[in-house]
Amino acid sequence: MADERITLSEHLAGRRSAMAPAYAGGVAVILSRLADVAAVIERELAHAALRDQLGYAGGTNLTGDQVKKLDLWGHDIVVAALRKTGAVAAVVSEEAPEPVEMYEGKGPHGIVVCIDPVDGSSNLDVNGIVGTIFSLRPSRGLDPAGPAVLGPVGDQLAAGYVMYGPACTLVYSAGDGTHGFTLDRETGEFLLTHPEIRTPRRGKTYGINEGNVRSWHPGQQAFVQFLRTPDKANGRPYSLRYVGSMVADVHRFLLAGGIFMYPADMSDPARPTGKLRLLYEVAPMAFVLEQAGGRASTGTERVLDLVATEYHQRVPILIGSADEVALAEDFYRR
Ligand code: AHM
Ligand code: MG
Repeated sequence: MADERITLSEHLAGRRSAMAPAYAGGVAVILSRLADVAAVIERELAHAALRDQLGYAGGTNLTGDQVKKLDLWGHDIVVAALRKTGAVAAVVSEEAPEPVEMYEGKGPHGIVVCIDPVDGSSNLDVNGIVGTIFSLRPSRGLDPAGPAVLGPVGDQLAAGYVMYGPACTLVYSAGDGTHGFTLDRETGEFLLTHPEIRTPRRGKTYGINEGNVRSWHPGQQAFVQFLRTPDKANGRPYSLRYVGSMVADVHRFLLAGGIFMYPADMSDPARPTGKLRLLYEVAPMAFVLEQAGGRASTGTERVLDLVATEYHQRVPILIGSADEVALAEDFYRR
């Protein structure tokens, strides 16, 4: 059965005509290389405890998070692999304060890759699910290329993620639907298992870190209270599912419907702050979900209408089924 399935490389070749012609080759090369790196990351995760790769590396990143050994290792292998493609003009990574510029991919149709190599790293030491999230943007011939990603986040050439779970799953969109692949661990190939994913218009589940309830916007509090209030005829209460690893959480809502939320911390109403990063967490997930018929919002604005002003900018996100996201926005307006 497996050998009858379409490989990721075959799928990318078949979709070339749907991509912007000047970028199609670069997008395909980069996505194939990211898939190769994902297979390496997946093996390393499986052996991390055996190879003394768990725990902290010592030190913090620029946003003050303690850095794990696998965060740094993941950054290094991703950057090395992307450099080899010859199509990448710069990499914006969660683990580097400034973009990593690459002369190999400079030129009018170079591509900037925004990436979180190992997201959800608080799950690493408890053998929980983590992921890689990526977004490909045009460099617009800029040199240095990094600043090309500051601006409207809607202009992604492709975006996606890898989920390191019981199976290793890669989901991507290049603007022509959202497609899911599963790693065949025997051959190292990603095979098409979830073509043309469509997110249900409505779901039965929500995901949010409820420990933060006191710091939410009143509309956010009222929305979650609504989802928890029994009303059998209208499918409430919703069930709560929360992994604490964005890829695992969003993947559930992409396939099964419902809504994942990481709203702003409003403890200081004059300075609301999101947790998740726009360029390499929020915007790529928004692209993938919209291509599957879902929606992504900050609560008050469509995510893909946002404009990035900083590489590591944080924004709130409400993402999933179109109906639940629209309903959440209603609560924010009340
Ligand atoms: P990280 O980039 O430091 O790993 O943080 C991002 C992760 C997301 O994967 C997840 O959705 C969120 O943090 C969970 O945060 P919390 O532990 O506050 O619920
Ligand atoms: Mg992250």
